[in-house]
Amino acid sequence: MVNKAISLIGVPTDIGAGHRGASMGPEALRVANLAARLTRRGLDVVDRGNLQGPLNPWQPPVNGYRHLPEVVAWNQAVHEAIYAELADGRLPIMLGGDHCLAIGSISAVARHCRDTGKTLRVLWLDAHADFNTAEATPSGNIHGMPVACLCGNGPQELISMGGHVPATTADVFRQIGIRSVDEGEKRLVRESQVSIFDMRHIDEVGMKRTMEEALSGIDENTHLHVSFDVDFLDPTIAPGVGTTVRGGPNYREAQLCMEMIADSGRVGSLDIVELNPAFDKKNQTARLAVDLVESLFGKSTLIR
Ligand code: Z70
Ligand code: MN
Ligand code: MN
Ligand code: MN
Repeated sequence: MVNKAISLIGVPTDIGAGHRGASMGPEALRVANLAARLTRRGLDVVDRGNLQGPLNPWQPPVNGYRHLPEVVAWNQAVHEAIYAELADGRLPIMLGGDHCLAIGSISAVARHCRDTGKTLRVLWLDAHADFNTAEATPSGNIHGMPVACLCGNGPQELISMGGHVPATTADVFRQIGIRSVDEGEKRLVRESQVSIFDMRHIDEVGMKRTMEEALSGIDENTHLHVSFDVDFLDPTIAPGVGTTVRGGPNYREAQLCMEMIADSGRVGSLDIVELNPAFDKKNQTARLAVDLVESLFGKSTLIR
């Protein structure tokens, strides 16, 4: 069980996404009672409210990046907020917002790990590898690039977030649920050290063994960061995302994934990103995300 106090930090922007609406994610998670559900589990939760940043100008890409200055501004705010919470001994949950914000959050977590001598492990739950570069991207959307940026492959302003280049290295990542990777992106992923547990792997060995593999090697010195892109989930249960990709984990598989992460006892920070209420039905995807996050923090249906 997590014994740290939790801070919720809303980051209401869709600045890096290809559809508008992820900016409404933080409020949808609040409406779905995220704070009360965690409090009910005996956790100490404070909602810090929302960070602020530039509006989405909705412009085409420039030199392979859409909205780069605005993405930098939002990520700087995220980096400072998450770093401050960690330095204070708290467990930050970033309520996105689109997945470009993981550049700010994970660079802050990596910096905290350098400060404290912890070993970082990132579980990247996503339909996408988010490993694009300006050359490889089909869209220019920076939410398709955070893992590459964190590994030092991206624009200077984003790779130097937190003052250390690269912010972290490919070997800390375990990507789970992957089923949509662009052609140029595939080559970059293969050349990197990122471990990918794609849907083919989950189909073949099951979620249980997949999570044992993804969590193997962690110990009491590990800081586990979970970056939960809601499009990880199968769209039949989670329609409220900008980019649905069919063939994702079902409800039971997603629960087992979260429960096994909880059992590790090492969760130190979390992103909940890409929830898009404009695509949702009666907030069902937000409610499902909250349900899964409860499991991530130890809710279990186990009898034994
Ligand atoms: C595609 C791109 C992406 C999330 C879509 C899509 C990336 N690979 N990421 N939705 N969360 O445009 O780079
Ligand atoms: Mn710490
Ligand atoms: Mn993503
Ligand atoms: Mn995704």
